[in-house]
Amino acid sequence: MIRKAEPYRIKMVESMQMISREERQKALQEAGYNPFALKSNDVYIDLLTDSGTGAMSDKQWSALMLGDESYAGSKSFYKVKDAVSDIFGYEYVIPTHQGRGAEQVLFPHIIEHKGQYVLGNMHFDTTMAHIEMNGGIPVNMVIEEAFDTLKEHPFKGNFDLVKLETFIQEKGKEEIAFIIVTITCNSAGGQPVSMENVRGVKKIADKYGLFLLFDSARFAENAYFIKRREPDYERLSIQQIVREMYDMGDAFTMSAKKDAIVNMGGLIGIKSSKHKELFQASCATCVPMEGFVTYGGLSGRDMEALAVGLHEGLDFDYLESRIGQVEYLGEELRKRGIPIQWPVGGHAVFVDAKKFLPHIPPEQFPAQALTNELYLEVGVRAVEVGSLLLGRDPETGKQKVAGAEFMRLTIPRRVYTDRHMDVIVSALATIWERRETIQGLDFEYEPKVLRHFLCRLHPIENGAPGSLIDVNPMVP
Ligand code: PLI
Repeated sequence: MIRKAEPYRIKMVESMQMISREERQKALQEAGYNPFALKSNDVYIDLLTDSGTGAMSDKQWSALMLGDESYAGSKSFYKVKDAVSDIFGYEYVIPTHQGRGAEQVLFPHIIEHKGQYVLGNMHFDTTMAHIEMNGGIPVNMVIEEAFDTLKEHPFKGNFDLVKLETFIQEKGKEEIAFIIVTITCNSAGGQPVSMENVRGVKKIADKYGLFLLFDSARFAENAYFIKRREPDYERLSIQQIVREMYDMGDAFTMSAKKDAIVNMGGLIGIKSSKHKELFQASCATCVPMEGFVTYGGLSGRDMEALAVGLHEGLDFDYLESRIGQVEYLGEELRKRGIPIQWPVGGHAVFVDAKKFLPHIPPEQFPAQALTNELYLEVGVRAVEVGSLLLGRDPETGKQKVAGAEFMRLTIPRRVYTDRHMDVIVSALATIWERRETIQGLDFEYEPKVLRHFLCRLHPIENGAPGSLIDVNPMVP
């Protein structure tokens, strides 16, 4: 297949620079070997996240001028509501400042009692945190293939349907708060979920009377994979695929900072009047948490850009070019023998640090060590998705071991060119040659909650064992 170039011209640019290796060494040391603490000016190519980092289009920038900043009933809100109705066919819409805002507003109303389970293919970290803060217990049920980075599988984000139904039968349906399908499945490598799999989830949800929610950050990328990989979907448009999928859900939460290509924003969508009470309860929570229900933490101009971005994110040529760039990066890395999650996902290439650095055990965070090395080599900031992110067992304080140790090279939308991708490839190929010299990490400071954002680390000299195994920071 011919790979077409980007379906846009670049109209405005932002300068960037690469600081020297000595400066990068100093910056990383000062950041406590945690790239979250780096200043973005000290980063050359920033692949920390694709969230809120995309480039808005000329149409989005022009729409900003139309923003209606009314506190209540803003006409910009009604444009978002119309876009949600057109695309998803959902009746009720609540804007929020970002995805986790949607979670904090909705989850208290769909988790009925403490100890109820929330069954997901694989929860994102803030989603997990909001479930836990509302007394729920998140359980991941992604298929085993997701953890075998070499295994070819078109939909590694799929639910294990047998596990899902067995769990419900064992615990009883009253003990299940809801089912959440994350599309694409970020934590498994930006891997898609097939329509057939969602149909299976829906059948189980109906059989046991369970509420079905979509975590929709990358809903359009998921639809693109369905069009490309699932039999009989080639002939449907991205819009038709999205609609078919959302017809099966009861509600969605969305971080609009990804596929809706805005720098800030989130949404709750509720399908129909069957859940009118849920909508009303969520509105009542939105007011004190996020703001009045027709702005939910967003300005009128944010909502204008969001209404345009929701439609732009569905454009096939754009999706083909975007995911084509991620595939290009993945293929070039594979050619050089670098182990990655294969096939690549929608928004990122996930490098398999377990295979890259087999001499570093999970409790010394191989993917974090690799992330730091990449920054030192060429100023590229990636992010760890592995045992550091996973954290400790809240009961025992023991480090949990992640199913996969990934370094995520997350590609912002419409921002970098393939030349930037080439820089990353050559840097990783250089590091691959000296991989045995890279050392693991131990904590200098370990926060109790979502520690990966704020922790400080130091390299372990001469491979000495880390001290963290028996430390329990959960106990004061
Ligand atoms: O960062 P927020 O609050 O807009 O969205 C939270 C969120 C929810 N679900 C999923 C699947 C996400 O990927 C997600 C945020 N992701 C980030 C920040 C990322 O870097 O992947």
